[in-house]
Amino acid sequence: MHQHHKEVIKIGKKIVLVGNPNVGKSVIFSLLTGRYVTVSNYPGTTVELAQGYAKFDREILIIDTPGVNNLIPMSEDEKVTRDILLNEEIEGVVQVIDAKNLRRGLLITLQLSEMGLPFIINLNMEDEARSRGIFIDYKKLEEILGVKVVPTIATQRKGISSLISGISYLKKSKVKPEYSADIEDAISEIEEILPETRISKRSLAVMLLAGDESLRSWLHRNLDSKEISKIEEIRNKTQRVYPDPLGHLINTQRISQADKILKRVVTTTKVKRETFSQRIGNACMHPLWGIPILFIVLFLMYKFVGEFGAGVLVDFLESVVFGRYLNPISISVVEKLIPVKIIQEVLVGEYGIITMALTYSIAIVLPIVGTFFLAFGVLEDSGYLPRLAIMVNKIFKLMGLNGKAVLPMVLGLGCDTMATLTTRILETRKERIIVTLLLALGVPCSAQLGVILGMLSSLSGAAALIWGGVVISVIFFVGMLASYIVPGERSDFILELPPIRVPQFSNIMVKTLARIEWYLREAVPLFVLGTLVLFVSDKMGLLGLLEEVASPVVVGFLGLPVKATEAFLVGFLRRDYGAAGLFALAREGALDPIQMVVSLVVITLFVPCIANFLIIIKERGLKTALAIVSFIFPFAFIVGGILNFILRYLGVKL
Ligand SMILES: Nc1nc2c(ncn2[C@@H]2O[C@H](COP(=O)(O)OP(=O)(O)OP(=O)(O)O)[C@@H](O)[C@H]2O)c(=O)[nH]1
Ligand SMILES: [Mg+2]
Repeated sequence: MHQHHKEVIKIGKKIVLVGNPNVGKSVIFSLLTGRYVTVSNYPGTTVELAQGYAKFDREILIIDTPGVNNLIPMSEDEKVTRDILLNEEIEGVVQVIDAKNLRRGLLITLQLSEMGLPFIINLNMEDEARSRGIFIDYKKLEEILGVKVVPTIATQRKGISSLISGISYLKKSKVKPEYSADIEDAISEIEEILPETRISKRSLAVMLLAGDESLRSWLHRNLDSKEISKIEEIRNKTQRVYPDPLGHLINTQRISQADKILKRVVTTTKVKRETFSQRIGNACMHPLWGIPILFIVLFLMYKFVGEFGAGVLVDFLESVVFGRYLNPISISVVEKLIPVKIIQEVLVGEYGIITMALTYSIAIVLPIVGTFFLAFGVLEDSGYLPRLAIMVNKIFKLMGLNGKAVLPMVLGLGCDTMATLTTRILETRKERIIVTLLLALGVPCSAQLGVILGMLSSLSGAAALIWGGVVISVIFFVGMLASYIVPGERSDFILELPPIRVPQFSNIMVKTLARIEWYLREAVPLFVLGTLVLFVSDKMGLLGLLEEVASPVVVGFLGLPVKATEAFLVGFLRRDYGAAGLFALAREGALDPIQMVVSLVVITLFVPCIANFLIIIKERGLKTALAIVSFIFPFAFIVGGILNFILRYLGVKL
């Protein structure tokens, strides 16, 4: 019996999780595979495919995809999902639907049916649907669609075993969306031209009629130019019949069919009044109340990351753990065991791997990123970030960006490199370029921000205001300028609002630990590399030379001690390393308040770190990446120099 079962599911079968953004696909993925992928309470968390073997059957590969609102893609992350359905050899699809928003989900269900793919439906977030008085007759839905429907509450692991057994019931749906007569005619005409593919010809014909630009390369691979222009002709002929764009029409007709199904399966009981969490959620984006709430959020972040992380924890790790024990002990051990002077210096000298690289990365930066990741995880999972996006949408409009762009910018505070990947959720190339530029220029990453907050906490509030004011105005003006210079269009603002939720403790812990692990693996080696670079340059006399060459800028123009050059040098590798260098200088008392503010502004605006630079090349191309860096590099110093001049000239006391 068991043997037989193994034969049915052939080796290497793939099952794809598909669904709207923020419906819980990644939570389900983790439950099915045992692999953790990032889960957050905002749309666009997943922008790349993740795959893992199913826990219950090691021969099934499960694939997690970016959320989509339509299988006719509008943005790059949506294209990733559509392409896997179009091109991959897959066994079937598990469509995850947010039970409290069945309508949005059914729109995708209809498209999956149209494609002729075998699938099952997973109605997730049953808990939230119920608390909003929404009841879905899922047996009825099964009957109408002809595919299995399994309700779950992923965060409580409820229904997961039924979901697993449901996966063996993958079936094509019997519902076929229908369109008005002219469109149906055009569909059959196009179908005749198309070759056999993995998904139904009908669905491809509909996509082409709707004007799906992202199919262009597929068309060129599969058809000759005569056939392509024939399709174009059919499309134009049909379009002339209607005043509205065909894509819009097709969508409207699908929605009305989704609504018909919806009426038959959903009953809503009236819930008395808006819940407490809904009221908080609304206040977060209120033009008046939103602002004090933002300040409270920032203040709490500052208390936790700036004072507790960068203050208490760093003090303990740097002065006690490293200063009193680790460093003296390693120095004496190394000096006893290894009598070679040069090796001693590499390990525990002024630019030593233990005394500098590890002290900086573990004693200064780790407690700061650790506390930041924790605080940021709470923000991510609460649903606050998309509301912040809506509140500042107006300001972003002036920059030619819509509020969706706030999300990557805010995520940049976690890590600019990851945030640059998230720009895939933006719809136009123009928006993606501007946000990539602003991230590289002005958004400090968690580690850097934490170090900066730590330094600012020893200064007056005015210093913090000057630093923040300069950085924000720079982002704003460069953004405005870029929106004039970078060609292209802006798009409309549509951002799904997730509910305000009490974050799940376990998810935040797992996410924070995963990020800390990532930091230790990716960042610490770069700290070591940077320290070796400093060590070698110092030994070869290059460091002194470089400091001399840079002295007119660093000392003359920025008014900083020459030693700050080192911080900028390692800042190329990681911006937080640069910031940590300044932090160490400040703790030695080598910087006065104006010097601190000026150097912080420069290191904030300074070139993106290597990882970020590589991602910019990957996402935007080498040319754009070089253009961005060659703008930022001199620009950061110019802003710093001007600030230095103004503060000294006015004789500002900080
Ligand atoms: N209350 C409740 N929350 C859930 C449930 N399933 C997932 N969530 C929460 O929903 C949010 C989104 O979950 P994800 O797994 O990141 O959603 P996703 O579909 O992968 O989102 P994208 O990758 O952005 O498309 C997280 O805050 C989860 O904790 C559920 O059944 N009930
Ligand atoms: Mg996801």
